[in-house]
Amino acid sequence: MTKCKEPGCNAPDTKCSFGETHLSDCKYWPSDSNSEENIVIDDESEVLLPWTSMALGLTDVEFISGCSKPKIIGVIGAENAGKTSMLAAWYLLMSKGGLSQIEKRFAGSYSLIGWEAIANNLRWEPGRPLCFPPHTPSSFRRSPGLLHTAIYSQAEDIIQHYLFADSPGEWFGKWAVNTESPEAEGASWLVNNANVLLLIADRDAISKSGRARSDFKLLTRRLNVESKGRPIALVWTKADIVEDETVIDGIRDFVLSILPQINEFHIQVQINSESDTDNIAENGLLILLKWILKQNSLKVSLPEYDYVGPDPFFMIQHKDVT
Ligand SMILES: Nc1nc2c(ncn2[C@@H]2O[C@H](COP(=O)(O)OP(=O)(O)O)[C@@H](O)[C@H]2O)c(=O)[nH]1
Ligand SMILES: [Mg+2]
Repeated sequence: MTKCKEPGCNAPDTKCSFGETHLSDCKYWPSDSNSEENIVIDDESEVLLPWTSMALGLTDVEFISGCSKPKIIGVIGAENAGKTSMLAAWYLLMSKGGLSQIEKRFAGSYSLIGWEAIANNLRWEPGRPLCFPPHTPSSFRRSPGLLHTAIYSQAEDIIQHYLFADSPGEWFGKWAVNTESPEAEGASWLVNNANVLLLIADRDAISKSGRARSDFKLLTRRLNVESKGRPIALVWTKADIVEDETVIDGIRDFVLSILPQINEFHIQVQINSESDTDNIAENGLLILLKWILKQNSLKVSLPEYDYVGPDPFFMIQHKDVT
């Protein structure tokens, strides 16, 4: 049987790595494969294993949702704010068993290659300087790259699935100006569907650039309108960078004035030799992760009733029908 020649893509055993429903539409699918094979592969009644282990797209979410509803963590912030670096650092922390410090355990992932792709640069190797992950491109995708993790909670004895959204910062700039803009489609989806919202504030850019401050204020205002009671955190990134605190304090006051319920966190990914000994970077990342994992979905209040009989349809039968 014809196989895809693109390294890392296992189509037709799994779905196309580039997300094409019909393999023949993918530019990497060998065009010389015979038509009989294409008919079989393109049959939509067959369900292929969806996972390529890369970051998930929206169609893959249905498969994960089959066993339990995953929680979507919306990471929202400008380009270069440190979103991907934060996700990569969490993955490295989880992969070395760091979750045990908050009584949780890493219980698997459907997007290990996706996590590795962003985290590999942060992994320190002898003789290689620490590098940050590559820029998240905004060019072709319209949905966020969703990085899946299952986490086991010892206290509750349950496994909860999480999807961490790694999106290009450019989307949020467009979305803050006009939520209906076609270039803001991915950002809109994320903000509408996220269970927890993280507003990422880049200490470096905010303290140095007036433009970054006004963009951040616009994003905060927009998020205030759209957050609709969901848990929301203000995450200051690049905490290792020493900046003029008066400017930072001014922006914090602004955020608190319109989102008074927001929870504030400070993280850093760059580990310098002094802070490393105190585990400052690791602790900041863990504190934020702990808060995220603690957030429950919005609860529904059921109507009160006074019926105590054995009939399971009490709600219906008990109602007076006039
Ligand atoms: N000093 C410092 N720089 C950071 C930190 N995290 C990210 N950066 C810098 O910010 C750049 C952009 O980070 P990235 O995670 O790609 O941002 P994103 O566009 O929001 O995903 C990186 O290339 C680093 O130069 C941090 O904790 N400390
Ligand atoms: Mg990024």
